[in-house]
Amino acid sequence: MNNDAQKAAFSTRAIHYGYDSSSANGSLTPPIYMTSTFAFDSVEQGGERFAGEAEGPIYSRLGNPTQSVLETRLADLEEGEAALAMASGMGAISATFWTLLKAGDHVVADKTLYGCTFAFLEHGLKKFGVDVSYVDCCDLSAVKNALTDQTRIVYFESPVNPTLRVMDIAAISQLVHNYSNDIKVIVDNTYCTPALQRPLTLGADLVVHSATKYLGGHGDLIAGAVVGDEETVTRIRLEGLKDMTGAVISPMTAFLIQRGLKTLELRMERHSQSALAIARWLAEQPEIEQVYYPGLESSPFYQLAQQQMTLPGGMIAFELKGGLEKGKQFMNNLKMIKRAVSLGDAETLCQHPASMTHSTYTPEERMAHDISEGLVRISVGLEDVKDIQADLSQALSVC
Ligand code: 3LM
Repeated sequence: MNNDAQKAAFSTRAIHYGYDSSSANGSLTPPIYMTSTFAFDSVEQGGERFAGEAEGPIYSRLGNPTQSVLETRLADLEEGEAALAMASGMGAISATFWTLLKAGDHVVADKTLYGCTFAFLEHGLKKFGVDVSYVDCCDLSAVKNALTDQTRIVYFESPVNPTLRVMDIAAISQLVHNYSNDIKVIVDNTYCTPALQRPLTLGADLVVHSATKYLGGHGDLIAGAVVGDEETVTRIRLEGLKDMTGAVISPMTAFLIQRGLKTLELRMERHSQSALAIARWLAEQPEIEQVYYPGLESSPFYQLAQQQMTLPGGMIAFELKGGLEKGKQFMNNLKMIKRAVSLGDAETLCQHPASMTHSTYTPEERMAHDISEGLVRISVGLEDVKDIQADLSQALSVC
């Protein structure tokens, strides 16, 4: 592997790191090893690979060279020692939790999580004897008070899906590690990607991703990843992935994400620039009750976002005057902008968290977890910002 680009800047490493074209007949892009298994030269060689005594691929559930290029690059971009790419964000999150927890353990999670992550904790882990406390992770004393001798994971998203609250990653990590070094601080970095925020450099232990979103960047795949120290990531590979979830990424998908990474910084800049313009414009519209975007100076998270993130990202949430009914009307009026869940694509997407991404919460749970029924979420895409604004404007005008 030619890692001379290691000291280069982010966008250079996103294009070059972890792949040497001379290892593959000069192929500019890494080959796609579309294979389930790998032939051994001898029985002894196969045995040595299984025993971990010799390097080399065995079987694609245990690793694949195309996947390795992606993992090496992603680990470098997140400034972690190692990465593990998986079949989905939920695959990565569940494999990580299954590996690190046992019955009787305790998890502290932020009060607002992506809907399926909440369902995994609330309906999945709890069924297996893991206790989960939800607290407002913006409140450091609430985090501290929730920690117990059984706590093994503190988990949050920043910014949060869908309400865009921002967590102080450095302060939480310090507080948790002062309490115990046996607790892993895990940050879901899906909304930012390492182009905008690197939680491991702020003291977090692990980063998880839905690579389906900005990392892939083109709305054509489902994937996930976890990044952190070599020892923990290897454990997740051998336990959570290999034996517990089997949530293996396809070599083709690994290739597509690696292709997406080449333009990650460029895309995140454009997403952020357009989202800031749209958020400012929305905040001035008489039909809008409230805009949630950490790049707005009026946001309570503005200062923290400025410190922690290089740019405020491409996600906006807002409420209309008239709540749920007006929100639905507005979404149905959209023409160019797609009514679709997911985020981070070239296309601008708009969705209704209460009936879609966060419908895994009951209405009572949504209220307790701070997700309002009328909230509208937009993933600002890469179209010309004037066209995005024009569609939003016409949709608002007929509400
Ligand atoms: C969504 N989110 O539209 P996958 N972590 C975060 C996420 O936003 C997501 C995952 C993990 C959405 C998906 S809803 C049916 C569509 C912060 C996914 C899970 O397993 O790759 O989907 O990632 O908000």
